[in-house]
Amino acid sequence: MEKLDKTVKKAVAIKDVTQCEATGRMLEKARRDGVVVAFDRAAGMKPCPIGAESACCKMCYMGPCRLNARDPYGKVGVCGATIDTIQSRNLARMVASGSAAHNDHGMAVLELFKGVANGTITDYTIKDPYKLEALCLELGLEIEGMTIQEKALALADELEKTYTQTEGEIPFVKRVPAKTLETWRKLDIVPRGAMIEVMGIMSRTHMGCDQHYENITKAISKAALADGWGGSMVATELGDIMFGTPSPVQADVNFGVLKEDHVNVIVHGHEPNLFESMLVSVSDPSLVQIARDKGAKGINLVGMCCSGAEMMSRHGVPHAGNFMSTEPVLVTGAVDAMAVDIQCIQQGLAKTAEFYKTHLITTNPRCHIEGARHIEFEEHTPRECTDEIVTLAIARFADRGVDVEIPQIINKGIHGFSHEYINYMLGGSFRSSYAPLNDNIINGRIRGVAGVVGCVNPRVKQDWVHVELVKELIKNDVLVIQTGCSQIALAKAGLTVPEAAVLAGPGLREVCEAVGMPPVLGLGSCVDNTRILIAATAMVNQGGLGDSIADLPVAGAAPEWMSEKAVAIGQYFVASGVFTVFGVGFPTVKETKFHDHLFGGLEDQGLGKWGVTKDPYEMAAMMLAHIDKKRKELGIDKSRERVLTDMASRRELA
Ligand code: XCC
Repeated sequence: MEKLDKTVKKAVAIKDVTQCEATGRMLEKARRDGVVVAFDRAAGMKPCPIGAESACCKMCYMGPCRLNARDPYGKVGVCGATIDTIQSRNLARMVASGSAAHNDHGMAVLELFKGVANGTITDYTIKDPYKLEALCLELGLEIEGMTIQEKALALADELEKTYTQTEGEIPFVKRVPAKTLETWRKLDIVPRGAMIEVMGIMSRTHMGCDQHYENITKAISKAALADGWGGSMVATELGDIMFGTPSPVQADVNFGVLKEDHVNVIVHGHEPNLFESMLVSVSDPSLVQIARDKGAKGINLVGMCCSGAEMMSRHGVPHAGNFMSTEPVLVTGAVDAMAVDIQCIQQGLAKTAEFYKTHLITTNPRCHIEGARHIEFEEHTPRECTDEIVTLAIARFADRGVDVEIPQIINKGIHGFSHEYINYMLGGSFRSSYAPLNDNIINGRIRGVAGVVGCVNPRVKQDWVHVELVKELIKNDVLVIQTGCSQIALAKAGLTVPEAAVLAGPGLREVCEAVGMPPVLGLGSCVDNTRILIAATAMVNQGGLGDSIADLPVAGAAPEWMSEKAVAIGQYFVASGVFTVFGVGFPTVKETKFHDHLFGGLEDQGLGKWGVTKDPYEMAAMMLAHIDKKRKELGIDKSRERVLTDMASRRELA
């Protein structure tokens, strides 16, 4: 095990690195145990100042070239590349990687769906045939007289174009509001297919190819839109069809969901198929009996990160915590197995798991980790993998060999607000619609809507920026919708319950109390950010709030972002018309042409724009200012007072 004192010269105060009490307690224990986790590694590793502002280029081996961020135009690279070329190429590759990650995930979901449709995969089924049919009709497929299986095959064929098509437009652009799509077509940023757009970025950012930041930005938008309206949207929609469209469900969050007297299995990652199968394995009577024979009261399945958020939204599976809690949760000693698939699986887990004798099991061909056991997950025989993991967990329970210390903290919350449910919740089953939301925005009870999403990052205090930002927004009557690790931060802060409406401003509070909803709506995992795009589209289509997503009084934020996927998500929101603010920092040099293009130029073209600040209160102020600007442009800036008609005014009317 690496030594704590070698990694961190000066131990940072735990209260300064996390707001999560359970994580903090486990950091204290890790220090007692001499175990190093990402918080310590971050303290011992200053971010590279040149890389942080993207002022270096290693696209070829004449360099790597370093420019001076304090004097960005004072120097160029060996080939003559300017700061704008260097930054835009670097950002393009981040977006390509982020988009590739979501598209690869979405493609895996599509492959599973195809197998279910053609009957070669039998462990999964179609749980939502209504959504299947609605989607087929929305995409203009001829399905008259078709069986469910035939419809599913037709849909799979159509959605495959999302990835493989090399000309034309990806299928889900049919959903994009007309004016937004018109802007995309004018700017030539409509994605053809994800593979060609991601390949296009890798090709044009090769040394000596595209060297105009504006043209590179178009490619960035295309690859990002191929994520949001492409691969991620396919993952969400097909996930709903196969595993059920979420509707509100109560779920427990935090380390207290682990049970000392149960076999504890955690699934961490992003793809729902592993988790869905694990859900079946942990309920298998023969495995439960083996666990009981070993002295356990049962088998306890818990999620983390995004697949955890997805399973919590769909089935109410308990969630232990977000990304930065994945190592600390092992410090409890209570985790008998952690099964991981893809994305956001820190390599440091292997050493921490080894120290606490937890089985860390990789399951996906795309993600092996040195020091972890690999049991490959195969959709045709999923139980072979998940049963084996449960069996290993039971064996470890019987002989844990480490102290168990579980912080007894549980936060209850309501999750699972899909677009479909929001539609129903606001309008009821006879007249489900977004009219009540739009009306309440127009009459000023709700000032606007904010999407607060994304990661946690050890460069800022875990959860704190998310929580402070969201509290500030709801206090100002902004309805907040959430996904991913951000949603978990707010769940731990107790804001995903209807009672949290007391923290909202009077208008939002009134609406929340009338509907019985929390002021913060959790939509699921990061691919489910597409639910936010769909909700925004529904607001445009409902009418009264402009003709394009860019007209809406909405804003987005990723206050503690860290992954390349977050940059791809940010860019697809910006390209869709949303003002999107990142916390932590942003990989550009201020006052350069490329930076100004992202932070203003794109808005002039009819899209959204980027913003950045570390401070949650400033972030809220920026988002509110944008929302107010949009309200003014829509002519709804003066909230209409409800005028009660008295006898005098009636006589006047007469
Ligand atoms: Fe990863 Fe998705 Fe970020 Fe969390 S929010 S740290 S990307 S797990 Ni998706």
